[in-house]
Amino acid sequence: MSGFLAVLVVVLIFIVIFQIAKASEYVSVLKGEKKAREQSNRINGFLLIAFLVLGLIGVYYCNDLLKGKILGESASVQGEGVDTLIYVTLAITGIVFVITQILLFWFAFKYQEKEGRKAFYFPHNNKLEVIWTVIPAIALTVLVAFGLKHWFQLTSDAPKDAQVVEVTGKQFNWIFRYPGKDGQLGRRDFKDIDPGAGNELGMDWNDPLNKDDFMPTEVHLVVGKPVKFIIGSRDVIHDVGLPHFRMKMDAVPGIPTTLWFTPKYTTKQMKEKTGNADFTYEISCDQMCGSGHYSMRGVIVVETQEEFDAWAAKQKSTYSLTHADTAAPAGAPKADSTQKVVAAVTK
Ligand SMILES: [Cu+2]
Repeated sequence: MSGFLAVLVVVLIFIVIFQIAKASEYVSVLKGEKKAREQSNRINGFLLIAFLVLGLIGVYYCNDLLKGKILGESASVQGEGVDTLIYVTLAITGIVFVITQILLFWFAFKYQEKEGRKAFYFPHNNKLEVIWTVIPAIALTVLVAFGLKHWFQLTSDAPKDAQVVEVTGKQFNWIFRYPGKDGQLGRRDFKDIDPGAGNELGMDWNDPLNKDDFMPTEVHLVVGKPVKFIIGSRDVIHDVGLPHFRMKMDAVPGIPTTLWFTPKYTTKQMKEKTGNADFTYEISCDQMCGSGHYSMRGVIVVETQEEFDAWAAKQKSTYSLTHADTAAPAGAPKADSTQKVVAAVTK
């Protein structure tokens, strides 16, 4: 029913426009071509000015309405610089936008056809060309330079005490891995990936560093402590999006990428700050990766060191879960252990 009404409205609007166009054609014939053109020029000039004023009010209103409401303050120390960069970029492009729009619409109004006025022939001016090339070039270079400074910082080596978390994207969820007590992630190879045996990442069980690595379903981070994400993908390109921390990095198969940042507030503090009892830090996938793309939501919990230690102590290593009942040497899982392994992993 609403579809039919929509079509009807479109048809009626089309008929109305058609009739107005026809009527104005008759009017121009009656008044004489020139007079009709002058009048329509005047009307168009005023409409352009009205569009300018209403448009600028609309731009201001939308900006004011959404100011600080979409994401709030950055929840990472490094994100503050990103926010500053965004505001500086918005200010510069905003000023240019307002000036150019005013000139565009005002000129269209002011220089409309008038009796005795002749168009001024102005084909080229070197000075003008240089000015409008050099000034934007300088402005953009400065913006890019500041952007690169942030980029180099977030992709540079993390501080030595940083918590390491490996984040691997796959269609369609994130797989997280922590290095365990030794602080080092074990070796892995895509050829060893065997989800049926609980080995989602292809961890090499012959590498002792893998023995204490654990794979939780949520990311836990310590407030005020730098964290380094080692990012990868098992299939197509995904993208780790961390809107609250103002971070984002592609997850590319075969090419590990990294980023590091320092969380500023615990999840609990953010609940109070935002007044939202259900607040959670999220990882989104920021790269269209297939039909289940929308469901690639990961949860991050930021907490105090004590809370983190208690949580980490409770995590069972992936090795112990996948080798629960095997006394056999690492790397030689029993053929009949698969069922139990799956049960243990999905518990
Ligand atoms: Cu995706």
